[in-house]
Amino acid sequence: MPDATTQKIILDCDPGHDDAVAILLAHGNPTIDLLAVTTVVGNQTLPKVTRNALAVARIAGITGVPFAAGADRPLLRQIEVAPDIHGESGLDGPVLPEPSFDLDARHAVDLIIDTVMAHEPGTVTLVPTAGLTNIALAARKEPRIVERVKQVVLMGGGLHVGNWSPVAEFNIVIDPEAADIVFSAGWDVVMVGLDLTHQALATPEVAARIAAVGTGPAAFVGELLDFFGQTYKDAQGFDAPPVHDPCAVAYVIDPTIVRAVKVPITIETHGTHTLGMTVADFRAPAPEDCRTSAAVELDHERFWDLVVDALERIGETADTGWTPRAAAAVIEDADGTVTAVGQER
Ligand SMILES: [Ca+2]
Repeated sequence: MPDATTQKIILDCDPGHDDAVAILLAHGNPTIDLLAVTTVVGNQTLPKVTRNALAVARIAGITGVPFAAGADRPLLRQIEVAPDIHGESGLDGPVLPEPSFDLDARHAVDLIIDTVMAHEPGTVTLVPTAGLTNIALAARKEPRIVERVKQVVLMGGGLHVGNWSPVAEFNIVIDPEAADIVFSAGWDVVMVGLDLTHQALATPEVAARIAAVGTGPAAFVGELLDFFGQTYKDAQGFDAPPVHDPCAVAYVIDPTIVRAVKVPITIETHGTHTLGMTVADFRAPAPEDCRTSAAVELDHERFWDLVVDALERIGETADTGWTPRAAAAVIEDADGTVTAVGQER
């Protein structure tokens, strides 16, 4: 049962390899009360990331948590997805099972609003690990959530570093107007950006620790990291992949693992070369009324301890519907393309 130290969160995501790990961490950590999972266009189209979220739920043995689909495009911009990093399915690598439960009938924005309004003020943390379209729409549709939410701990942005452009990170730049709404809304925002998440490398030692857990869900994470590691190597030259999204969950669990500093942050929404940049003002100490922080330092060892601990607690789950890739049947298309069953595109 959740106690006074439990952190209630809503995870808004676009699975996504690192989103999947974030879901597993949130589910497996005993201090997190996962109230809802919502999906938004991002790493792939909305139908794909939503299907992936439900597949992860089944593998993780999540039951009784509402999942809802949200925005299928950014507020103003055209859809931009990330197949170079996450594949055509958005979660390439493992063979994904069919969902074991249905989506909540509500739009993600309504599920977020209903959930926040149903809990005591100051008790629900929003954890967006994708573009901020759903969160911006929720703040606009029901402005009372802005005062009611405890804090927004988001994966996105960076201190003047980028991955989608020299200075812009994917989650921010795919919907900069939504990011602008979220960063300026007046609630506390903790930006867990690239400065932090590029410290969360899944090194061979980390992969070995995860493999040693020896369960289906841990093997699933191993397959995710294999694929993610290869795309990060090919696309961005990383020796080991940075596993971004669970860092935001880790901050909620224990802010001594993810250290953040207060700093005013605004979103560039017009720049020719700087669209989606998270502009942090370090010229002077942050003013008293500053509501934004940036994560700067990760305790790599304790972060991965949390992930491994969550996987150990999840253990073997009944009815994962998941098959190790090596044991999976494959479909061969007429053109010779080999696709694992469950991974049809
Ligand atoms: Ca994500």
